[in-house]
Amino acid sequence: MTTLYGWGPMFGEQSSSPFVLKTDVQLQMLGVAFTRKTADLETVKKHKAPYVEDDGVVIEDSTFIRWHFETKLGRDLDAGLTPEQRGQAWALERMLEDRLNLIMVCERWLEDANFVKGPIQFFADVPEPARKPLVDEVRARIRGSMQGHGIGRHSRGERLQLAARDVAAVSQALGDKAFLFGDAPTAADAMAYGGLTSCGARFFDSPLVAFVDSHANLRPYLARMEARFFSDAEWTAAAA
Ligand SMILES: N[C@@H](CCC(=O)N[C@@H](CS)C(=O)NCC(=O)O)C(=O)O
Repeated sequence: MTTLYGWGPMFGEQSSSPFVLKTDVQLQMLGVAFTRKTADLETVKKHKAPYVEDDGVVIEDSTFIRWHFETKLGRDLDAGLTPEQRGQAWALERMLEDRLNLIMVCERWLEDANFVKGPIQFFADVPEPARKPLVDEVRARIRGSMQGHGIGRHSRGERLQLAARDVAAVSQALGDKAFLFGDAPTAADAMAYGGLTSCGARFFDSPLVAFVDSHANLRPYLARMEARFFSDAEWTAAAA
């Protein structure tokens, strides 16, 4: 039995997390039968989602989850790609995960207007007076980690300049193809979908939305991925 732990629909997206979207899509590409449950980060070592429980074994991190199932099933999500395309796929994924995602996190968590309509919902169950100090602590932790990484040392305008180039790179790589490397989706499409869906979420007031809109091929691409992988996604609470 396989369970994907993450978060379901929120902010007008199928999940608030690009990494949960990535893993959801990749599990489907691999033909894994799985159920979706709300994550409890206190129960896992890395304190991050997605994580998967597969026959009693917990695997954390979207890439390790992918590798676990590829190995177990003898499958390759990049089957059919040339070595050059494999290199491009990996590089695109890293850009989406390790740079564009961080800029998206800054937009949601560090911009006050976005925070109070979005991520603050994650604290809805915390009773006052504990809620405010916890919210402040978590936001300070995120601000600190962005400083430590370096992305938080850029001005917002500089970060957005970088994000615009990242979004353009995905659009350029996609071109007029249905998916990044042709007629069928491969591993990188899962993260491109997750990352660009999150950037493009109209729920938030962020220039990232306009960046996604500004490339004629991106919204139709996201719609293709959504129709293919999320027409009947169901989530249940953690305890269920
Ligand atoms: N490298 C991880 C990143 C996962 C990640 O950053 N998850 C975020 C949600 S999008 C999370 O769980 N954050 C909670 C926290 O940092 O406390 C992966 O690929 O799975």
